[in-house]
Amino acid sequence: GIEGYIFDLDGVIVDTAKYHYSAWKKLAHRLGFDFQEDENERLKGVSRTRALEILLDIGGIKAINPEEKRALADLKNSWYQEYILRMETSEILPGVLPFLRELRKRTIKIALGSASKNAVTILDKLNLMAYFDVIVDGNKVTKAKPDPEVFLLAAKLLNLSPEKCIVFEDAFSGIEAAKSAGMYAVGIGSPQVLYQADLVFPSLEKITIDSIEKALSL
Ligand code: B16
Ligand code: MG
Repeated sequence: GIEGYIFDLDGVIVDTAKYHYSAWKKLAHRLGFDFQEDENERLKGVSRTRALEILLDIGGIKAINPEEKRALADLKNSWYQEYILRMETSEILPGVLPFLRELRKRTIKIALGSASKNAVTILDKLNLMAYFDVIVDGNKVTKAKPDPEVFLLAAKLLNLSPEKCIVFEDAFSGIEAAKSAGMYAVGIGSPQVLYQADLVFPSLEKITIDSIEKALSL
């Protein structure tokens, strides 16, 4: 069976994607263009720096030096942090707590595999730190999803080989990362977007360990 469960943060455990989007939209307006929700999918799961590059590309902004880029990323992050500091435990997505509790009860290992440098702040705010044996976030990796680094490091720190691990992800780039890490991948969201996943569910609601293993014929 599966011995390690690895969770993405934004979009799987909590809907911080809406806060990222609002902060990027504010930055786009500051730069003189609009940023529509349908283009937001491209920013999900990737690092802050990469997300900024994609946003600048959407706005058709080219001539910009590394210091200016850093300043813009910092500005976006300061707005984003205003949102997350106001977050409450009621914002934990449906099904997350029962599922984490079931894993804990069966002493299955749990890791976080997030691109976010704000992951620990968010888990703290939501009182979720105690559920995770291992936390791999944007401060611990150098290569952003779809590179498998974040999930491979999580497996290594859990002392498990990748084929014993399963990843829960809401982003296309994250599913790609999980598959190239040699892990099972469960998409949380739309099957049209997450077609590379082994299984796709709309949320973690009603998901159990048995239902996952059965669906994967394990
Ligand atoms: P930060 P995840 C990712 O988190 C987000 O999906 C992505 O939109 C964001 O750009 C990235 O974290 C970096 O976040 O600016 O907080 O370091 O989905 O991998 O948990
Ligand atoms: Mg995500």
